[in-house]
Amino acid sequence: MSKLKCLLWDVDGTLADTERDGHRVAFNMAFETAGLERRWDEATYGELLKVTGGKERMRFDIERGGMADMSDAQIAELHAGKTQMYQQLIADGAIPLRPGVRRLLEEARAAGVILGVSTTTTPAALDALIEHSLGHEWFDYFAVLAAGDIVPAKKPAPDIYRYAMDKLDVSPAETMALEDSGNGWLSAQAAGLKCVVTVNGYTRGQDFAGADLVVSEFGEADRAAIDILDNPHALDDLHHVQLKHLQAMMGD
Ligand code: XBP
Ligand code: MG
Repeated sequence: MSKLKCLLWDVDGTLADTERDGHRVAFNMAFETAGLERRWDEATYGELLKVTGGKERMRFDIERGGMADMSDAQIAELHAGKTQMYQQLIADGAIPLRPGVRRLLEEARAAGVILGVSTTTTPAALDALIEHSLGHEWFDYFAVLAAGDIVPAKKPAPDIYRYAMDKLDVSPAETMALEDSGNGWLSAQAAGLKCVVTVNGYTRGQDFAGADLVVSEFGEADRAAIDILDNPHALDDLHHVQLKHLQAMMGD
């Protein structure tokens, strides 16, 4: 019996590259619809990603002088519009899953590993991605969808991971996190979880010291080998990340 009982998946940047071409675009559409001049270009959005949560990100941009001041209620209204825009982008098929995500999800599911989601994203945005990028059946396959304001402190706080583990009645010792960002890794680490990081354009240069594996993507057998950025467990046969690698990192 493997020690790996549960896999908790981050969403944005991990399941799919949703930030640059999804959330960022949706924010800009909402700003435009509201008659605001502010636009978040790709580089600016990269700076803003250090703050997790869309509403928190807008508040941060206001405080640093990027956007005109707004009340929390105005931010919430603007963010609700952004979420609708995002749902439409996802429904239009704008963002595919990252390489190897479906394969690894299915491999873990077939092996009886409990699957869950731990994300700072708004539930409605998560639902759109599941429905349109993963498939409706994944609403049943994930044993918990822990998302958004369900916990008061977003990543890098550990709360969303603790919430998911509590719901699933699993311990940190039998759970692994899959993340893409420094904030995500910090959150998983603070919850006491082992963690695999698949970096993307925004997160490649971030600090993942202490993570259990840092790679360019999960990869696929019939594609080029993944880039290995850090492999502290000295795993071999890492052309692409497989369930056996995750199990090995748990000490099986
Ligand atoms: C994702 C986030 C989210 C999204 C936007 O972080 O920080 O805020 O950028 O989603 P993680 P909302 O991948 O670590 O969960 O606008 O719905 O907050
Ligand atoms: Mg992420």
